[in-house]
Amino acid sequence: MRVASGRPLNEDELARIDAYWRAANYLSVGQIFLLDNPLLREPLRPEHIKRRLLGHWGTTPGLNLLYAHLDRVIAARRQHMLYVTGPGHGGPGLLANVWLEGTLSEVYPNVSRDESGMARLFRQFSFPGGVPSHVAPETPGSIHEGGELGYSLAHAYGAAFDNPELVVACVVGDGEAETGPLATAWHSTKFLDPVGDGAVLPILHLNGYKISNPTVLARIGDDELTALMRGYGHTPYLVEGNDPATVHQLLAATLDEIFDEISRIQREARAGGATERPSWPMIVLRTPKGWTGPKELDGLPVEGTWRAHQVPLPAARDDAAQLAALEEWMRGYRPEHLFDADGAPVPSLVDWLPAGVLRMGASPHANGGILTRSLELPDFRGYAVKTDAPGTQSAEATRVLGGYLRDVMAANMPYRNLRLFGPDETESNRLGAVYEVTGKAWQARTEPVDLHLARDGRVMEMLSEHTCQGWLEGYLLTGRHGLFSCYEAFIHIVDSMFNQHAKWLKVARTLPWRRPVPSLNYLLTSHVWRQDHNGFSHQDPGFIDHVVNKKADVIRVYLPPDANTLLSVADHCLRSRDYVNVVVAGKNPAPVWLDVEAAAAHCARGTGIWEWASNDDGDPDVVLACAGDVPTLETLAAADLLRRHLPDLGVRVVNVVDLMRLQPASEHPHGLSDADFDALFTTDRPVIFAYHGYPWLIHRLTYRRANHRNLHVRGYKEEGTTTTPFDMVVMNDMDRYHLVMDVIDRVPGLARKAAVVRQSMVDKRLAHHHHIRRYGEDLPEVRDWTWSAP
Ligand SMILES: Cc1ncc(C[n+]2csc(CCOP(=O)(O)OP(=O)(O)O)c2C)c(N)n1
Ligand SMILES: [Mg+2]
Repeated sequence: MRVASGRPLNEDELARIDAYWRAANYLSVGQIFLLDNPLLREPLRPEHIKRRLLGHWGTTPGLNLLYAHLDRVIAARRQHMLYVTGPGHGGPGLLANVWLEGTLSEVYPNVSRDESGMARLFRQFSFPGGVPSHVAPETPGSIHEGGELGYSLAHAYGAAFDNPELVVACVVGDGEAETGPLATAWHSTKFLDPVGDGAVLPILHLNGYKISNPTVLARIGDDELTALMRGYGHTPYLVEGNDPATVHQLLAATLDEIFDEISRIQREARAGGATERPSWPMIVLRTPKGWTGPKELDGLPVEGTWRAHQVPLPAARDDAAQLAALEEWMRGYRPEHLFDADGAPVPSLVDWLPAGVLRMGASPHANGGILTRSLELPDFRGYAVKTDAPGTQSAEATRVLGGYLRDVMAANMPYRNLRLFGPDETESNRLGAVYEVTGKAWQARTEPVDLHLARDGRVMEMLSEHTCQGWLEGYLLTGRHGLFSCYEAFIHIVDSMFNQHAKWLKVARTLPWRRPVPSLNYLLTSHVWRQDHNGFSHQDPGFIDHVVNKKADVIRVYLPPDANTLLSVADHCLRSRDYVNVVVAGKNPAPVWLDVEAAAAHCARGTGIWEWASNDDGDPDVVLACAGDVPTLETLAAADLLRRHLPDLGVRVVNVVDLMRLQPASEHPHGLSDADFDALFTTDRPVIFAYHGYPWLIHRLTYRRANHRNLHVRGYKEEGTTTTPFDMVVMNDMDRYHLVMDVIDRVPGLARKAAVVRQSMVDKRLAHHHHIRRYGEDLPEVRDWTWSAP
């Protein structure tokens, strides 16, 4: 590893940076422990100490050290910088720094930069009615919570894309580095364009420990660690030590060298000269966990060990010795030299800090909505499949969407604010038209066989759903737009990342100073019903169940039944802010049910009666409801069968494109009023509902509706394999024949009258079974079925 040389700080600069670091550490300890007496004007007494001591000290002095030194670089170079801290549990550190630089008080005027504000800063931390212990949405300057470890590096890269003037400093916890998402995110070096993108400076915080264990990377040799980092495309710089003055000089020298190096890489690439992939600098910071904290407790070492992770003096309120140790610890930072009589930072502590938006807590990139430019969106109607009558045309919905996305991409190219993300599936998901206007980002070696790879490509493809998700989150939270297309089954890989993003949005929406950011758009395709070639492992529609656990304010789920409705949904999602939009759509040829005007109207309603498929004259005997492209097909085929076999039966077909319409209006902003729901679904007629995913979700959404007792849902019940498309629906009892049987079983009086019809449906299913086993494909009457108008 490289070790920088030189001692760039003169005596005054060294004193200032060290004083700043001590102040940040003092303020961090104060937040964890103190209820009162913030300036230690009197000796600490138990009543000054919080009754519940909550927070994380161990990572904090390292985060504070880096903040101070990054500030020095920012001030010297007028460098726009964003600070992403993987160990987000170091919340007290970030809050201390934004208080010192003044941004906290600008956002929260009552946390003023004086003694009363300091008291409030301390009291509110991890306190009911106050702020969380982590770097949360409430923290100015943050785009990364860091509570769930693993996503810092992907977020940092997402923020850096298309921000050529920005450097994102990213602290990676050495424990965090053991996670899968973090491990794979190192590969982002092969996707970052030194010309059009900013830079990411990863800082591996090798404090040696996690909660109660050593970390893997701290217990391998420097040779192995160096080789690992080099293998990821980095030039590692080592900053190691436990003597503050020495570390200050070394860190300052290292950052000077590194920022020169980043400038050189960018300058050469931007001048059009360099085409080799650069080896980006990164830092290995090996300093003690809980540095400057209590050396030991009860004869056991604390500083420099895992015991420093959380609250190093857990009984400070009740144990006189620990209370004394806390006072000694805090006084050791010499607060009387750091804060004036009013409790404000003394001028020499802060007069060298960056000003205005160069302060990391005030970076507009960390409140990305400020920078958001709405997308230029061509009229989606121009991309629609022309159709004169329902079901007469066939289209691959996502391919139609691809044509629209190509032009959306082209229209926004000048603004460099839109990217598509996916784990190697853009082409497979039929969105390949975008390659007519942009390429796939790629900085590694290329071979003649490669297609569409480009240094400045706007399609981000890496076979890591985690990295795609993390990149996209970072891109959105810094104010840009994106779409993540993924196989439906494998989006589950990022269930937990979705959770964290939805939580972020939920909180951010309540903060008036946080501006809305573009929504996180998922296009889930290659879905459960048409994974007939990949089989059971690829069949899982459960992501929808997962997302609807989150706050209704944030979640939208769309199941467009055809290509034209998909266009309308996509247009809507790309305009929206602060949501997670989940869109599930097929990529296989499928009927186009609605012309584009009807599609737009249907999407605006979210659900509605398809009169052209109904014969109920306003008083149905049964409602056939459907949500999702394949369930819609089976439902219409069932309606067709009923019309032929039971012409007197009043059948109403209701399609649901916006799943959240099913919930009561009291539960979701899109929820139908009870009156509207009852008008569509009746209060007393059987409803046979064919649904794209697991059937119980429909019950969960509708259990309060008057007609819930008559609701019978068919959906995916975890039956699947490599088989024909129709066999998939048969295996799950959602096929047209079974839907007809369900109607006969549930409409009063029909069981007897229609016994012969029912029997013929059973026979059809048997015939299907034998046919596919003989010929390996579906019955012609199923395969070639089309809707014909009554
Ligand atoms: C994904 C995930 N798993 C487990 C935890 C629980 N946890 C919180 S902090 C921590 C240790 C973190 O160690 P490290 O990344 O080295 O951070 P630092 O030493 O800087 O505190 C763990 C395991 C978590 N927050 N996230
Ligand atoms: Mg650690």
